[in-house]
Amino acid sequence: QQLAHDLRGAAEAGQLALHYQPYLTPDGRRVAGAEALLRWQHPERGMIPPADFIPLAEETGLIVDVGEWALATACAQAARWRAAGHGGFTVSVNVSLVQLENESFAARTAALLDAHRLPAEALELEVTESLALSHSATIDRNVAALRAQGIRLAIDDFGTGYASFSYLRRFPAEKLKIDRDFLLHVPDNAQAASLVRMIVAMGHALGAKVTGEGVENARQLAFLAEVGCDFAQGFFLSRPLDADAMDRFLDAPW
Ligand code: G
Ligand code: G
Ligand code: MN
Ligand code: NA
Repeated sequence: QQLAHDLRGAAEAGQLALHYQPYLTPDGRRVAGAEALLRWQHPERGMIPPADFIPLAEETGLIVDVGEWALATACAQAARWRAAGHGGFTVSVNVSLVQLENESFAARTAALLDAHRLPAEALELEVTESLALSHSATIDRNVAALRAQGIRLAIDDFGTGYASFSYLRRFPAEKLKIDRDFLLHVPDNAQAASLVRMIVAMGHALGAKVTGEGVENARQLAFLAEVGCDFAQGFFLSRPLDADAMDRFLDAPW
């Protein structure tokens, strides 16, 4: 309860920040984009990881304001990177289903892009597979409106949730992000390797790009390249970076 109270004023108090974890083509040659990840510097408790406050933010509805702050901050940063000559670079923002339950979400997101003169492809929204379970007309309208505006959606933590094949047909996301649980055992475990291979093939068959998450060593990265995965993300390529460190990464990538 105290934490919820503190979170209410965190954005105005300047305690929230976004860090950015780059994702690259698996040959390491091109930085295709970066995932924005929230950080909360609490005045007494220190750094609180999102896993410890996002669920609270969702329960209390505070995620609407916190998420709006994250989207606005990510768009402002994306505009700076474009102005600095890093075109063709996407900023990916995690979005909670609670945010998508808000009737004006798609319109407000489009307004943010407009305000920062960003093309739709400068932004990508990451949603989890739990979207598959939602039967909300509001969410469906938001997803349709986002798609109509050309704003791309990625399914996060793919493979751990409930995305059925029929769901993938009804909700054709532009990207699948293979959960790091699968990458953990690649390439030595034959089952895990087969599953990653299959998810890449399935994503491509659906016209989606595929990202392998949680790449922690060279062998996992080589495997993703071998199976034709489009992007790789993980500590081996880069940890999440603050905006200044991300600037330096873009100037002198991996
Ligand atoms: O950075 P870290 O691994 O601790 O992130 C943990 C989880 O918090 C991830 O699943 C991520 O999707 C989620 N998360 C991080 N930033 C945001 C955000 O801005 N909005 C939402 N809804 N979730 C976020
Ligand atoms: O659920 P989501 O994919 O949004 O979570 C992203 C989180 O995963 C970030 O908090 C980030 O710190 C974490 N992460 C990113 N790369 C790696 C990695 O290579 N290994 C591990 N263990 N965690 C990672
Ligand atoms: Mn994510
Ligand atoms: Na993920």
